[in-house]
Amino acid sequence: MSIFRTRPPFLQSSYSKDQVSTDIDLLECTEETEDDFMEHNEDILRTKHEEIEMTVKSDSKLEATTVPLTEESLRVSFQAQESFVLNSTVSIKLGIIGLGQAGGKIADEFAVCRLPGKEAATYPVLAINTCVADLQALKHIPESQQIELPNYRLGAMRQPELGYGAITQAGVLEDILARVKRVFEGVDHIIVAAGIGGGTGTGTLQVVCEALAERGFPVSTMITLPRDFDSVEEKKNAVDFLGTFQELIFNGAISSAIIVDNNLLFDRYIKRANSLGVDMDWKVDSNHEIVRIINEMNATTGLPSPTTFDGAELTKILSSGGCVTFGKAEIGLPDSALNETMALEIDDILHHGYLSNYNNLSEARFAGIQLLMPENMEFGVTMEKTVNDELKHQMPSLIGNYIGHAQIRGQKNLLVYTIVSGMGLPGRAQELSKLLQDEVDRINEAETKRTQFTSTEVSLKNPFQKGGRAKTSANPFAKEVVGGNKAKNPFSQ
Ligand SMILES: Nc1nc2c(ncn2[C@@H]2O[C@H](COP(=O)(O)OP(=O)(O)OP(=O)(O)O)[C@@H](O)[C@H]2O)c(=O)[nH]1
Ligand SMILES: [Mg+2]
Repeated sequence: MSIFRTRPPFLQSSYSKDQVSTDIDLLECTEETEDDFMEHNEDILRTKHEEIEMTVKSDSKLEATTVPLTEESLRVSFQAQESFVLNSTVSIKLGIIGLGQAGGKIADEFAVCRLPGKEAATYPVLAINTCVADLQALKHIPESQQIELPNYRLGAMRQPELGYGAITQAGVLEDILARVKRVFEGVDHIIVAAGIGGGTGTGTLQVVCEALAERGFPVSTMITLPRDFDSVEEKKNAVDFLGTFQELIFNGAISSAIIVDNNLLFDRYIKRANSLGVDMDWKVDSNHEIVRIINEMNATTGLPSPTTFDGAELTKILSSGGCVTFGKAEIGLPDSALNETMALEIDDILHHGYLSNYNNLSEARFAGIQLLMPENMEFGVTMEKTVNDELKHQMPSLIGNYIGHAQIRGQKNLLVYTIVSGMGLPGRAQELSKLLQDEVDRINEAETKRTQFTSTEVSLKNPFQKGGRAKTSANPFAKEVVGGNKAKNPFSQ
C-alpha cells in the first residue's frame, strides 16, 4: 500500500506547462514499512529541527528556553498597530471562513478586530472543522459561528480525502451555506482561509469556495504553505493541492488567492523574537501578521482623501483573478532624497511581499498603492511620477493601477502600502515542490536499503562425511573425530 493514499479526483495534481511538477515516485510499501517510514521521516525532521534550533541559537542568539512567556512578552512581540488604524474605518466589509485548525485560528484573529468606538467585531467569521477540540480552542469565535463537520471528531489525520469526505456528507454544505447567509449579511467579499498541508483545510477548501462562488459570493482564498522543516506529509499535500489550485484561480471559480508563505513569516518571527528577546508560538505571531496587513490595507482605503485609492478599487484588485500580494514600507522623514528612497522601497516591497515573495510580477494585472503621510506633506507631481514609473517599470503589463494618498494628523513617517494581483503562484510553490522531491528521494533511498538484504548462499560441508571434513573448524573446542562414526538413525530402516 502506498504511504499516500489515493485522493479524490479534484486533488490530483495537474500542473500547467509553467509549473514544473514534482514527479514523486514513492516506493510501494507494506503496512509494516509504513511505520518504518514514519520513524525514518521523523529522524530526518528531528535532525532538521535540531539544525534549525542550532542556527537559531548561534545565528540569532534566540534562547528559546530561557524566556518566560508573559503577557508583557506577548504584547511586545506583536508589532504595535499603526496609529491611523485606530481612527479609521474599513473600506470593504470582509467575511472570513476558517477551515481546519490554521484557517480557524486565522479567522479567530480576524474576529479580534474592532472599529474605533465599536463593540461589534469588524469582520464576521465562521470556523469549520472536523476536530471538535480545535473549535473549542478558538477564543473569539462564539459557538454559534463554529461548524463541526460530523463523524470525524478527531480530525482528518492530514488526509485531504478525509476532509473531502467530511464536507461532502449529505446536508453539510447546505448547513454551511445557511449559516453563511445568516452570519455574512451585508458582506462585500468573503475570504476562505486554510493551511494547506493538513486534511481538513486542504480537503474542504475547493468544495466550500465553489459552493460560495456558485451562489454569487465574491470569494478569495487564503492558503498557508508549509515551512522547510514541516513534514513530508504536509509538503506532499500542499504540492498536490497547488497543481489543482492553479486551475481554480484562473478559471474564475475564485476571485483571487492570497498565499501565505509560513517559511517567510517564521523567519521574520525568529528575527523579531531575537531582537526583542522573547519566545512565543510563532503561529500566533504569524496569524497576527496576516490579519494586520489585510486590516491595514482595508483601513488605508477607508481613509477620507481627495486622491485616495478607495474600497471599490481594492475590491476590483481582489476580484481580478490570480494571486494577490501585499507590501508595506515605512520611510523615515525628513529624507533629503525622498523620491529615490521611495523608488527603492517600492521596488523592495513589490518583490519581497508581506506574506509571500513574487519574482513573477511581469504577470501582474492590477496594482494599488497608498501613501500615508504627515498632514503638512504634499503629494507632488514628482512624487506621483516616481510611484507611477516604479509600478510601470516593475509591472509592464498592468491593466490598471490606482495611486492614492492620505494626509494624517499625527503621522510622523511616510507609510507605503502596495497590493498587486494577477500573478501565478509565488516562487515558494516551486521551491516546495523541489524540497519535497529531495526528501522523497531520500526516503525512497532509505526504503531501498531497508529491503536490499539478500542472504549469501553458504554451503557447509558435513564434517562427519568421509573425506568431507572441513580442515579449519571454527570451533576451537571441537574434538578431532577420526573416521565417520555416524550415529545410526534409529528411525531409518
Ligand atoms: N500560519 C499558520 N499556519 C498554521 C497554523 N496552524 C497550522 N498551520 C499550518 O497549516 C497546515 C495545516 O495544518 P492544520 O490546519 O492543523 O490542518 P487541518 O486542516 O486542521 O487538517 P487535519 O488536522 O489533518 O484535520 C500545517 O502545515 C501547519 O503548519 C497557524 O495558526 N498559522
Ligand atoms: Mg486539525
